[in-house]
Parts: sequence; C-alpha cells; structure tokens
Amino acid sequence: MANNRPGASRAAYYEQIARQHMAALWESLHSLVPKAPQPKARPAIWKYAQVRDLVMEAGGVISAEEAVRRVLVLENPGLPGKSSMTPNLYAGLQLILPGEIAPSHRHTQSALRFIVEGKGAWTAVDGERTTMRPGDFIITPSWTWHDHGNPSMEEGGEPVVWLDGLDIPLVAQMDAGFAENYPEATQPISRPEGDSFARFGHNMVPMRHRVSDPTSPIFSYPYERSREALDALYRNGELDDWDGVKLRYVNPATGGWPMPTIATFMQYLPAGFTGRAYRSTDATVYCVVEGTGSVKIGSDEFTFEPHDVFVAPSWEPVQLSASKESVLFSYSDRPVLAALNLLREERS
Ligand code: 1HN
Repeated sequence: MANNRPGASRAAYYEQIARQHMAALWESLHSLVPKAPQPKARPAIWKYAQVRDLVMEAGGVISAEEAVRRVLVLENPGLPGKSSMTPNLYAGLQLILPGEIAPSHRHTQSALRFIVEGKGAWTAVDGERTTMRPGDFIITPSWTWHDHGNPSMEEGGEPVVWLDGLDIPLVAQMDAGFAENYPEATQPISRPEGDSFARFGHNMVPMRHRVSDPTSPIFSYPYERSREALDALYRNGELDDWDGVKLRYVNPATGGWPMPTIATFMQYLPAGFTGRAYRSTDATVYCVVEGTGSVKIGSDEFTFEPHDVFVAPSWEPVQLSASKESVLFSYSDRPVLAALNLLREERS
C-alpha cells in the first residue's frame, strides 16, 4: 500500500515529520550518496591584474593593527558566504605595509604563506623570524604563536602581499577551533633567523632529534632552492606528461607533508607544454609564480599570468598548458583525503 496518499498529503506528512526534527531520507538519498563527487565549489580564477589595486587600497581602508590581519578573502563563487575556497581550505591575499605589525596570536588552524609580491617583511613563528621573498613558502603550524611585521620605509620596507592558505573550513567542520592573543604585539625571539633551516634544511637533522610533532621543523622553504631543483630536473630530462616537473614540499624530519592537513607543491612547465588531463579528490589552489599559459578545469578554461590564483575542485579534470615557461605553486587537502582513505586519482 506504498504511495497510497496523494502528493499534497505527502507534503503535509513531510511537514509533520519536520516538526519532530525528522526528514525523509528517500528524498535526498541520491545527493547524500552521489555516484561521484558533486562539488559545490566551482573552478575559478582571481586575475592579479584585476585585484591588485583593490588589495593595495585596503592599506588605506584599515591599518594592520586595527584589522589584526588585513586580508581580502578569496571566496569560491560556488560557496558564497562561507569564506572558503574549497570545502576544507581557505585562501586570502594579505597586505602588510612598511612599519606595520600584525599582532601575535595562535590558533588550532594551520596556515601557510606564499609570498606573491614585495620582499623584506618578516613573519615570526615559535620564537624565530624569517624574512619573506617572492616565491617563498612559509608555514605556521597549528597552535604556534605568529606575528608579521615590515621594516619602516626608512629601513627599506615596501608593501608585501602574500597568499594565505588555511584549513579553516575543515577545522570549523570538526568544531575544533581554539585561538588566543599573545599579551604583546610581538612574541619574544629566542633563536636567530635561519636557525631552523640550519638544523633541518640541508638533508640532515640534529643528532638527537626525536620526531614529536606532525609539523615540519622548517618554517620557510625558500623559492631559490625549489626553483633550482625544478630547473636541474628539467635539464636532466625529467618531464611528466601530466605534471611537467612537479615536486612536493616535505617535512624533512618525517618525509611527510609540512603540515598534517595541507599539502604543498611546486611545478615547472616548459614553454609550449600541453599537459594531459588529471583529476583527484583533493581540491587544489594554485598560485602562478612565473610564466603565462592556460588551464582547463572541468568545462572552464582560464588563461594565467604571474600572481593569478585559481582553484580546481575535487574530481574536476585539470589540464595545464604553458605558453612561456611557467612555475606554479599549489596547495591542497590531500593529507586529509589520504589519511581517511578517500584519495582517488585518475590520469587520462
Ligand atoms: C590568520 O591568523 C592569518 O596569521 C591570516 O596571518 C589569515 C584567516 C583566518 C583566521 C586566521 C595570519 C587568517 C588567520
């Protein structure tokens, strides 16, 4: 005697169960358990030429001190109001002007900085400062104190812009967000600049180092080193049909990812390269370092130039082409997918 009620009374029945905070699974089963990922996030690009002036204008709208972090959030057009680039990851462009300090705080969210434009600003993490240069990749692991600063104009400071990548939506989904402010604007510095790189940045680790931490003991991965490695590999004949020359950043103490929730990569595409299509269940945010080219993501196609940011949602095929030799930085939620046995990839 199933379906023995007219449509109108079925709707009335749904209203009745809703009053008891119940819902009919049979109305949503298909979308709850899709045959393949149905990302709400959309392929999208932020052209730096179109947003740069607005980022710089933010410097006149609010000080770093008042804003705490002067950031324009890059919000995926398919996830409006969610401050999210992908279901798990956040992206934003942060500006710090000469003489400014972004005050010290810490939170359970993990953060990365990828330096887009300008040099000489610093970020302090866990008692050590590191100077920013374009193309550098800097991490702020979960629950580490961090503050940013920029030398004054007289000391040669210039506006610095970087891409922030955080696992904010993931941590929100887990209801695991905690944060606190440091009582002073800047944290005390306990080690000279370069100390962590000297300990861990040269394929060696201190003699009695014990891994006690899932995050990398290196805070800054200088562009110079990554670029040099990609260059040497290309000269040696390395070239993958899908990726060009692609390396992943590593926690030198474990061989794992620099942070437990975010994977980072850098890849080189020679001029004239047309890659084959690739898709995976990790969603990836790209930032163009050098070069020009185009990218097909699902049914969208974008041309890219230096400093552009684009996003490839889960399971959308990605195909990269370079008109000039190009270098792309990227980050994704791959460690999370992998840890949960949800990582799938397809290279076609
Ligand atoms: C944060 O702490 C920073 O430390 C940047 O620079 C962006 C977005 C949301 C929450 C915390 C930073 C952030 C953030």
